[in-house]
Order: sequence, then structure tokens, then C-alpha cells
Amino acid sequence: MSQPSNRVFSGVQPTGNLHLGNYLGAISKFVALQESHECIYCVVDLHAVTVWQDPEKLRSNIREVTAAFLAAGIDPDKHIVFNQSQVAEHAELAWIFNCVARMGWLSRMTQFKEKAGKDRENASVGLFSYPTLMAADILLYRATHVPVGDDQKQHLELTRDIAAKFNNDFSALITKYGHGESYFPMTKPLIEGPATRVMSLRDGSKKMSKSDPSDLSRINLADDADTIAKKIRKAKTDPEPLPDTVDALKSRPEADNLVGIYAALSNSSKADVLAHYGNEPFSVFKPALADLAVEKLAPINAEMRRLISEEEHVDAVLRQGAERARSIATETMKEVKEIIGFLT
Ligand code: AQP
Repeated sequence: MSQPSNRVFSGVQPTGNLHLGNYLGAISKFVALQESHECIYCVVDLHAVTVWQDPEKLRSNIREVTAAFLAAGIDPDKHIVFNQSQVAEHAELAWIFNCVARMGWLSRMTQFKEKAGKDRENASVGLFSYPTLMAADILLYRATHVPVGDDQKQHLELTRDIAAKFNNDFSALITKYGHGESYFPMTKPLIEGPATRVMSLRDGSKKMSKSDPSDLSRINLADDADTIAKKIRKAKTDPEPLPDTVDALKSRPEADNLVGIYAALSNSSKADVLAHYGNEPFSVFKPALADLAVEKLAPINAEMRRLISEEEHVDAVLRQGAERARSIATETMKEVKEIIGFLT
């Protein structure tokens, strides 16, 4: 199989509470890339179970993420939308990458340190090896680009390290079997725009996160208009009016976050937002932001609700997507097995 030149892969975990950070950092980018790239978008349930998930809730969260993809505008006919556990090759390639990646590389991953916390001995082995599964997700399709939020940058670097070591360890065989000098591409992360790291609405130093115990810290894609407006009204800010330069936002994390959200939702830049709202108090800016957020998110919210009630349709989209993903994945695994010396 020849190396594609512009293939995008990315995924979202079905762990509940999909929020504005997931939307601006990832899902909205997924939608935009459909115009220029061949896209593969995955509901990554194998990643989700690295921490315990209630099985019934997991099933409904898988459908909810799929509904969010479709409601946001991803076209499952033109591109591939599927569920990770329905394509067994993800786990198969992850095992091979577990044998390529080094303990030292994984031990440096900050997400593992943050998620395992002090009780590291009690974290699952899966949580530790999460980044090798992520490398497998991407490289199974030999994806060239991965749109992600800023928090995933380190995992993308590890993906490139794994690809480079595999290409180097098996270089003679890769050439022998006609794959040129390297089999896996050096995948590029796409981390761009004003909202690559959306912060908590309650604490500008913390990432907006699904697992934050405070629901006021995030805007959920499932929130209705009143809830969105209330959360923005209650968002933590400082007492000063907005500055008129982007530079002056650096020392004001909460203001920076809200300006970044406005910029991303309006498809503009922080400078554009400040050109309009610079020197205005939050009592003016927050209602404008709330209106904009409701205008952009309400249609997605309504379509998500409609799709969630159409379970059979969502399941059929995932089944059809898995078939198409599998046809690429089996081809890659066949070649990988040949390269590393397994019988095929
Ligand atoms: N706050 C964020 N700002 C920008 N992008 C974000 N992403 C997540 N949070 C933000 C991006 O969303 C995509 C899917 O993420 P995920 O499914 O891996 O979920 P996550 O990163 O585990 O989400 P949370 O909210 O951060 O969960 P917890 O609370 O478990 O830590 C990714 O591209 C991610 O970068």
C-alpha cells in the first residue's frame, strides 16, 4: 500500500462531558480539514478503558461522541467515522509498538504523571502504555497529519519517535519489501489557532477538562442556552477591563482564555477581538461571548440530541466506518508482519 500524502487521523475518548475545549481544540478542526484531506475520525474507547468506565455509560458515551462528530458537520460518507474497538488491528499494532517504545520514553509522559497522580502503583498498565496505542491509531493508517489540542503534543512527539525507531530497526526489510527508505511517516501535529488549550472557567491555570468535579468549570456540548450563558456569566475574571493588546493578556490568564474562546468561535484572532472589545469591561464582553457561544453551539446541541435518539443510525454509521477503516488497517498489519518477520 503506498504512503498517502494528506491523510488525517484523530480521535476523542468516550469518557463523558464533551466540552468546549474538545470542540475548539479538536472537533471543529476535524470538520474544517474535510475540505482538504482524506480524514479518519475515531471514537477511542480502548483509550477510555485505561481508567475504569461504567459499561452501560461507556456504550452511551460512544454514541454521544459519534453524535457530536456528525452534529458538528463531519460527513461519514465522504470520510471515515468509526469506533476503535471494532477494528482489532489497533490493539495488535499497539503491542508491536510496546516492543519498540522504551520504558524511559513512556516514563517521561506528563499526562501519565498527571493522571496517575501520587498513587502510581495503582494506575493501570494501560494508562502507562496509552501513548503506544495512540501511536498505533495514527500509524495504522500512516496518517500524515493529526489535529489535536496542545495537551497531546508530547504524545505526537512520541509517535514520531516510535515511527523513526521502527523505520530504523527494520530499514533493510522495509527496503527489501519495496516500501522505500521508511515505512511509517513522520506525522505532523496540527495544533493551531487561538484555542489550542482552552482553560477552566473557574481557574485560568487549569485546562478545561471532562473530569473536573465542577460543572461550572466547563461548557459541555450538551448544555442548553441558559446553562451556557450562566457559566460564562459566572466565569472567573479579574476586575480590570479588557486590554487592547494581545501582549497584555499574558499576565491575565482568565481574560486571555475568554478572548481566545471568542476568537475561535468567531473564526478570528485574539487581536481582532481586542480591536473590538479592548478597554470594555467584562459586563459588556461576557454577554457578547455568551450570545456567540449559544449561536454556535445551540445547533450542534440540538442535532446531537436528535442523533442520540437515533441509536440504530449511529450504530450503523460506526459499523460502516469500521469496515472501511479495517480494510486499510488489515493491509498495514499484513505489511508490518512481513517486515518484522511474522508469518502472514
Ligand atoms: N481544554 C482543552 N483545550 C483544547 N483542546 C482540548 N482537548 C481536550 N481538552 C482540551 C482535545 O480534545 C481532543 C479529545 O480529547 P480526549 O478525548 O483525549 O479527552 P481528554 O484530553 O482526556 O479530555 P479531558 O477533558 O482533558 O479529559 P480528562 O478530564 O480525563 O483529562 C484531544 O485532541 C485533546 O487535545
